[in-house]
Amino acid sequence: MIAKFTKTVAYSVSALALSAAAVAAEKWDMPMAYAATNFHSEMGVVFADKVRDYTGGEIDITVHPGGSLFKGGEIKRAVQTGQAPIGERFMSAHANEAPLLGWDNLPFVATSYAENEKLWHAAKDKVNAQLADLNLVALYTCPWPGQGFYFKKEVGSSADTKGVKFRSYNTATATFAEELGMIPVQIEAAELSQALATGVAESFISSGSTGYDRKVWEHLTHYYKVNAWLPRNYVMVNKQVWDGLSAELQASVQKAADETGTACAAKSEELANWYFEQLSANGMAVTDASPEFLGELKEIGAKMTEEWLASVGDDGKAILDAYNGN
Ligand code: PCA
Repeated sequence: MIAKFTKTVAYSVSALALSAAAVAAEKWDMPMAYAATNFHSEMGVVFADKVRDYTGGEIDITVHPGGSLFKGGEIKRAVQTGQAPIGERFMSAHANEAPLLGWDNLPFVATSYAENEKLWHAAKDKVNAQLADLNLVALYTCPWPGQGFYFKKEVGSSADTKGVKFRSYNTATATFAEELGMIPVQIEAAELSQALATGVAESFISSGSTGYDRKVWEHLTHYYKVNAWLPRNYVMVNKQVWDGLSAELQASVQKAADETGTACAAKSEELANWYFEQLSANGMAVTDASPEFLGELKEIGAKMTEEWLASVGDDGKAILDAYNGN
């Protein structure tokens, strides 16, 4: 009796030891591009905590925000090549390589959170197929608040934007700037304060969020709430790494991702006006664009959407048709 009991215990202990070895945590470093205190980065930490929880500790993600592990512009390649298993970046920054990924950078097509969500649903399958071609799997995406223009002077129309040095964050914004007679230079959000301080840039388009993160009131004076589009960040995982996970682990990670994506979009919407209040409180004039300027922006925007459709082809048309309910 005693012998049998001992044997059972011994068996259980070794079974436990075995399963402990089998579940030795996979450690994943997750580079993120934006400020540690930005909601996208904070949500990255929420995601990492959920993944640890739902996988019973089998996947242990460490978040590296602010381009500290890989710079914003290097994160996609790092994940594609497996230098990092997972990472986060601005999706439309990759539109130069894969124009479809500029789906969320079409001026005045989807200008509210609800519309942006609807557009994402229209684009999602095609975006995921494109990402698979790039050896990536998107786990969740999260919108920035609406995009408007920062300047260091009052701007009433394109007559005031000629020759202004403009910080762009992707090819579409560089095109937009050129159409307004500005001189674009692509700069990471992480380097924005320095670019403004040194005069490399004196205007840009972004949300109130990045203006707040980068304390741009130290250099600039005006923000125009154009609300031209709500671009998305996405958390991507290397496809081989993803395919190598068991179905159970994939489901656990995806559950964490789905919950985080929903929470992140809600946080973005909740903060959108708060950011404007912070810009105002720090002395910036935060207003709507003049009807004349807005009219010009819409005209340029329509042209950019046409160009996007021409570069993407049928898939782009299918996305916009689905979005418009055609
Ligand atoms: N902030 C990021 C991307 C969009 C946004 O609102 C940036 O300016 O780089």
